[in-house]
Amino acid sequence: MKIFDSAYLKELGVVDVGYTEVAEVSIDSRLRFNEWIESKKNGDLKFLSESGRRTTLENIKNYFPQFQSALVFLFSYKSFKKIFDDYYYCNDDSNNEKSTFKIASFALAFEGFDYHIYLREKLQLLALKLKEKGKISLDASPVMEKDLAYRAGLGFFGKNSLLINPQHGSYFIIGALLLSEKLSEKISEKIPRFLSEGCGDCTLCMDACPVGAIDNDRVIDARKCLSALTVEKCHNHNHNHNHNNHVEHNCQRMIFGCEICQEVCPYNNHNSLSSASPFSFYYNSYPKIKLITDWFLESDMEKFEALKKMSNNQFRKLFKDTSFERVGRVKMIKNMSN
Ligand code: B12
Ligand code: SF4
Ligand code: SF4
Repeated sequence: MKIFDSAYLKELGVVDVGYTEVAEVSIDSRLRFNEWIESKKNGDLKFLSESGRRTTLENIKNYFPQFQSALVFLFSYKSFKKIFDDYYYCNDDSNNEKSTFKIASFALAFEGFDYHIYLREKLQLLALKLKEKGKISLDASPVMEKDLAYRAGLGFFGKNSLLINPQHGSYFIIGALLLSEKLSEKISEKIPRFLSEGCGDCTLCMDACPVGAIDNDRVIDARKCLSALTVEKCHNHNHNHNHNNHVEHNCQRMIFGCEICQEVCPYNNHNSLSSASPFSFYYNSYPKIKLITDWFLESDMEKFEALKKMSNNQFRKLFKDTSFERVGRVKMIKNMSN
């Protein structure tokens, strides 16, 4: 890909970029999506089953009629995840866990900012370089982003349903620029390399999921998934169906998001990565990381009581522009009480 300087992409945290001119979602994804809705596995994620949304998802032109092509970026947080793991698990032989609560690393990875805010800016910078007016797709748009990235040759679908890039694993956020012109002439690598399914006989993610949310068809049951239960506002956090005490203990520590099905994935093995800076460096350098750590990771009774006493408005102000502002105070108290 010649249009962007690789040093510049690296500076923005992009580890891979792909290109596609295909507006229509892959048949496999369309079928699986419809099945998922029909079997009610979307649970309380009701917005996904609205009929208008389903039509929009089938073809990007239903959402952005001028669509001609897309540049798809993988914003990796794999190295931060490694630093974060080193923080969670003491580096001594006891393997003691440092924090009472566990949150998914993406919530701290982007300097503690909500990635919707942080990465939107990066995508705006990339769009500026292109001098082309397009649309940004970053999680919230009615675009099947994993399928878009797949069409752009960036990875295959793992059994945990996530897009896996053979080189970079799955610890990344997908962000795309939907464009109203074709860039074929400007890029060297026009034909995407479709990657075949790379899980083989492995079932580590299915075996490790503490609530059995991974079906054997690369689909997640959002009614059970801890990520849905702890991040989405409308859910009740309920683990009653789980009978394994150890697992139950572990689930209860997940207070925001979940990445167990990624932690066990061989494609995410980050042992070879060397942490340039320890977690304490991030803690001291980025006020939002410090705030989230103090309130949610190293939270004590005093903090928890203060959380209960503050108003929703105070909470929103305190956690402004972090992932926790979106989730809200009431939901976080619920997650921490379970
Ligand atoms: C709704 C949603 C959720 C829901 C449901 C997740 C799910 N797997 O369906 C919940 C809240 C549970 C969730 C959780 C998480 N999410 Co989420 N989520 C989304 C969202 C908004 C829509 C996904 C959706 O439509 N799901 C419905 C299912 C049926 O469709 P699908 O997930 O696209 O799955 C398709 C593929 O699996 C495909 N497929 C499977 N096998 C094959 C084989 C072939 C050959 C083909 C062609 C297709 C194919 O068919 C499926 C149906 O179309 C997307 C953003 C977006 N706009 O796309 C982010 C997104 C999928 N989430 C993301 C992330 C990071 C997460 C979490 C890791 C966050 C966390 N740490 O807690 C977890 C991971 C849980 C998991 N194992 O999936 C990233 C995934 C990045 C990646 N590497 O793939 C996305 C893309 C956001 C982004 N812009 O980066 N999420
Ligand atoms: S995110 Fe957690 S609960 Fe959801 S499927 Fe993966 S391991 Fe299971
Ligand atoms: S853990 Fe194994 S089965 Fe699951 S996504 Fe990774 S390679 Fe595939």
